[in-house]
Amino acid sequence: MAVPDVTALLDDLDRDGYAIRPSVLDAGEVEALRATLAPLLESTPTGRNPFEGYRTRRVYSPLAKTRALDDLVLSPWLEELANRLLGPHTLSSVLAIEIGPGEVAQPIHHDDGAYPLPRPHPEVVFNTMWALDDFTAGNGATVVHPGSHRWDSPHPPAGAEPVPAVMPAGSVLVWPGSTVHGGGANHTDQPRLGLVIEYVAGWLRQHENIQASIPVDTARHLPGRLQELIGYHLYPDFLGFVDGRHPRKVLDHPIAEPDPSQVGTGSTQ
Ligand SMILES: O=C(O)CCC(=O)C(=O)O
Repeated sequence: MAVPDVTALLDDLDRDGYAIRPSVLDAGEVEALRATLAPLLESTPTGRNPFEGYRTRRVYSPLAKTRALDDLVLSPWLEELANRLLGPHTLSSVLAIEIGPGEVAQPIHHDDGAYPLPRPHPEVVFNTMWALDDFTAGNGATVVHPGSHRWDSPHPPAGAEPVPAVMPAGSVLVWPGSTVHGGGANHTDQPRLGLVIEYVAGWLRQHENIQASIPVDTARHLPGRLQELIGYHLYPDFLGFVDGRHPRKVLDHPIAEPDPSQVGTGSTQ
């Protein structure tokens, strides 16, 4: 994997509200990710509403289904970007999105819309879209409203037009949670596959309850930082504690249920 310069990336995000970095993954890495996702896509139905897309497959919770994405979400440059943009953070969601032929444009939105924060505000979310196909204006490339991270309202002003994030497979599109964007319409006869890795400030609830999606017996064997990123983390100093301790400790030392024979009935007799 090539390593984007995080300072330059932050400058671009600040100026434009999005940034594209080509050739972050080489052809072999793209192919390996496609091979990982292929069986998951096969068993994934198309969406249930206009946001998911009736001709789009969204593989939710891939971290519960494969270990092949762990290294990607642990990429040091993503960690640096998240630290500098959000401070202490977790993953918010990870999913693959395959926009199928004939899909219409997804309603535009901003990824921090779930949080009742007045706009504009310091960023609490950032997102990445990893192109596993060439993203073109015709096949459903993500569309982005440049500069929308500074808008007072998430509704585009009259005349504002989004731009498609055209990029070859192996590129990464990065945008902060306040940027207005959406999946594009796919006018071709081929699907468009991308992988979303989203991060959120550690004091906010994750979009996806990743922690609940991964069995404790699996979570116990994950790298420590990944355990934190999926939800076994403390936001300084104590937000998210379990039984008065760091939540990661519960993986190796589950809270013991009291022995019923030793527990009082509450009766005074
Ligand atoms: O698929 C895309 O290009 C964007 C999808 C997106 O923004 C979303 O589902 O939140």
